[in-house]
Amino acid sequence: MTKLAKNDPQVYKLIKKETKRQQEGMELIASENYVSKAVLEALASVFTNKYSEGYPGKRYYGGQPYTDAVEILAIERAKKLFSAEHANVQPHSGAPANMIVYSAVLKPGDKVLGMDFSHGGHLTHGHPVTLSAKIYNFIRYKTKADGLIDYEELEQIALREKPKLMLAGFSSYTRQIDYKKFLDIAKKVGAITMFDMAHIAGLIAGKALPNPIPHFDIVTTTTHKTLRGPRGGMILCKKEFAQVIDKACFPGFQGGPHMNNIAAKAVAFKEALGPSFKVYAGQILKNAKVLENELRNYGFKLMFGGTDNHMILVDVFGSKGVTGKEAETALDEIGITINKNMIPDDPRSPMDPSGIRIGVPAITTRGMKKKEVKQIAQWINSAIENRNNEIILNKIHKEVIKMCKRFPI
Ligand code: DSN
Repeated sequence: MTKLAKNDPQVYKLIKKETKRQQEGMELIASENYVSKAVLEALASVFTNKYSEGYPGKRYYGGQPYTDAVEILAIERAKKLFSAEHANVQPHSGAPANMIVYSAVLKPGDKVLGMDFSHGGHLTHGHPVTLSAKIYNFIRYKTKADGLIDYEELEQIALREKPKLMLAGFSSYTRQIDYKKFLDIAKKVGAITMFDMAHIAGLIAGKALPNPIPHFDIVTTTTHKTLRGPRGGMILCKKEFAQVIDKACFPGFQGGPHMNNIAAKAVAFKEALGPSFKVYAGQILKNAKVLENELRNYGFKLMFGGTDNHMILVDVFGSKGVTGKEAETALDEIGITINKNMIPDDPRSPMDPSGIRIGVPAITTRGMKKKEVKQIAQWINSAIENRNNEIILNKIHKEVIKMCKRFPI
């Protein structure tokens, strides 16, 4: 980055500092990951200079031979990766992708049945603070005490409310959704089915979890997180929804697609189609299981009864009398990054909830396995239990940095 260092030393220094933070820190935020250098190079390419409103072969501006070619590559690779009939790779991220789907298939006031936020659903699945909740009528389903979705209640709500859209998917739910049960209920009430697979897209691409795409009408995702691509979104759907989805994306909701981002998505999809990505996805599940067992042995209460995917939701307040915010701060001090998180029907506030969410996709990308995960669990426990002891926290922090240096990003 010689030009940047010379022309804008302030930004250059911040990038250098962030690089060091990422290199020396243990990233356990469940939605974060490290992209390859190839993805970074595509992101930093001249495609960022181009306006390309429209779709390949149907653009509003000239000069599109290479943007068309790169978008087609991304589309074809996405379809192959997820066995999808149609792919739209233009959504800027997951939240816009969800909004695009709602606007494509719903009218203002229509009913959507989505997962409750504190039970693992995402903000854009109808949380009252969002724009979508002001336009559409969201109804929520929850999980049971054993951590599984209450499919009986889901069916009762669906039969009573007759939603136009039934939405599966989550951002902090740690168990596998029973696709068949969900789809059977949707069929009974004639609802359109949508799956937000943002968190587990990489696990699906790597065949570690079953693929919802051939079964659900519409599937949204981010391309970062477990899929390990650039920050961005994508919508996959059955052919019959292709036209309304494309129209709702552009011109309905977005302007010009970010073509550098689409080029980087194409690169990431090629990586995910390769054999090593299967190994990666499988290792994520193994690492998450090790973390689950270790944390349980240290006396942590795990929500939803454990994990079937890449993340764990821990009730730190119920287990150790430490709030989510206190735990996040203690772990920050030792260079382990997680996020405080609501637990189901959390009596505490979102800024200082009862839980923390921990995920292993990023450390798995670094090559960490069972031995390292066991050590990380021990550090997490020790930092939370000794959160007021600077000497212990400093000592652990040095060990964290040492391990990170053995597994460079
Ligand atoms: N912010 C993402 C996450 O952490 O799950 C979802 O939007």
